[in-house]
Amino acid sequence: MGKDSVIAYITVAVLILYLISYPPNKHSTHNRHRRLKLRYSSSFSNPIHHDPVAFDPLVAEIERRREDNQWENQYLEHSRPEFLHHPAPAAESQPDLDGFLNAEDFLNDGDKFNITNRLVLLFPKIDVDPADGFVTENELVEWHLQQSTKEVWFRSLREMEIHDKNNDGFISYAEYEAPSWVKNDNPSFGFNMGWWTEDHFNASDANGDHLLNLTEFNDFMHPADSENPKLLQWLCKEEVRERDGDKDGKVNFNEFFHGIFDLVINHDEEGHVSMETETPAKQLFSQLDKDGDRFLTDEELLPIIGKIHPSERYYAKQQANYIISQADSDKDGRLSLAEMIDNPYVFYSAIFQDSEDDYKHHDEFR
Ligand SMILES: *[C@@H]1O[C@H](CO)[C@@H](O)[C@H](O)[C@H]1NC(C)=O
Ligand SMILES: *[C@@H]1O[C@H](CO)[C@@H](O)[C@H](O)[C@H]1NC(C)=O
Ligand SMILES: *[C@@H]1O[C@H](CO)[C@@H](O)[C@H](O)[C@H]1NC(C)=O
Ligand SMILES: [Ca+2]
Ligand SMILES: [Ca+2]
Ligand SMILES: [Ca+2]
Repeated sequence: MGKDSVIAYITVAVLILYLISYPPNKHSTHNRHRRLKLRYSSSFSNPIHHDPVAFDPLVAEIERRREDNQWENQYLEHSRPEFLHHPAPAAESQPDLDGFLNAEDFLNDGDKFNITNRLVLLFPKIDVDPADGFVTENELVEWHLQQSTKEVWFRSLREMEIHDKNNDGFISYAEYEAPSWVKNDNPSFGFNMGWWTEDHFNASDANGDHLLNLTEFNDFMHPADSENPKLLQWLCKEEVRERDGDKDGKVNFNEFFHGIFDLVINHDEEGHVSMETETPAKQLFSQLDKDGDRFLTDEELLPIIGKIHPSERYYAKQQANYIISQADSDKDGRLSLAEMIDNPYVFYSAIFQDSEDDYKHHDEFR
């Protein structure tokens, strides 16, 4: 079998698999019988897999409260630090959820949680720049960024509670307790990583008092979203260390091409990765190589570090693009309220589950 026919077979097989997993009618606007599901502990702190952020802050709030309950049972038999007693300021009046034994029943009760009414309520909060009756990509990006910022802080606060043993609102490196593989660094296992080490901790300590407050700790957890120059520099150094196959302390073209460049182009132009990438890779390499010595140092990687480690803004943009591609029926590049109401499950897709799945899985209980 020739190389071309092997590729043809693989292409067909991949296409079939794709259609099985994502049938074309999945986003059909007329399927009104989907049950909304809450997501359990999402993988927000996992840099490899990034869940979409909830579009509706009320859904996010319900998910967080449910996670909080589970989490409190797990971690907090003892007293809570003072700063957690302050309830988060409510952006809008919240319905009384405490009476609901099952928050999912609340979401699926059309009288209590009416998606049309939710979209009518949220629209003017998103359509702000300018408030012209249309939601643009930029407005959606800012909206999602607001939601993910809340989510990220919620998680950092929780992590902080776990690690802050003396409850003073600061974390020392001793309190932090790095994962065990950081301490027993065993290069033969390939755990030659600088994350969560004392170096990483020190770089996060912006004011140099050897303690991380919540801001610094949040940066420690999410260096790509930090504005702390020390930490960004650490991130670049770490990138060099991880990519530096021949251990000369710098990144040569080969090390750049097989490792860094794929990340950078994948983030730039999704779905347009051509086979002919070596030329643009060489162009970018020489652009970055400011002193022309054919090696990249950590400083020379700084301009693209945000592409190597995507920020929350990158994910917000991805989500905004997806929503517009699905809901912009008249293809004018922006969403009217009517378009949003006609495509509700695009906005609530992170939490819906096809009704067919439900029937399949629960047949035995009927
Ligand atoms: C949601 O509210 C709209 C009007 O506000 C109404 O037309 C629609 O029937 C309601 N949907 C459900 C599922 O109750
Ligand atoms: C981190 O900072 C502390 C305090 O200045 C210092 O004692 C320690 O050696 C530093 N660790 C590293 C790995 O640089
Ligand atoms: C933490 O300290 C930094 C200075 O390093 C300060 O800018 C920031 O506001 C502080 N954050 C909190 C939550 O106190
Ligand atoms: Ca500090
Ligand atoms: Ca150089
Ligand atoms: Ca439109």
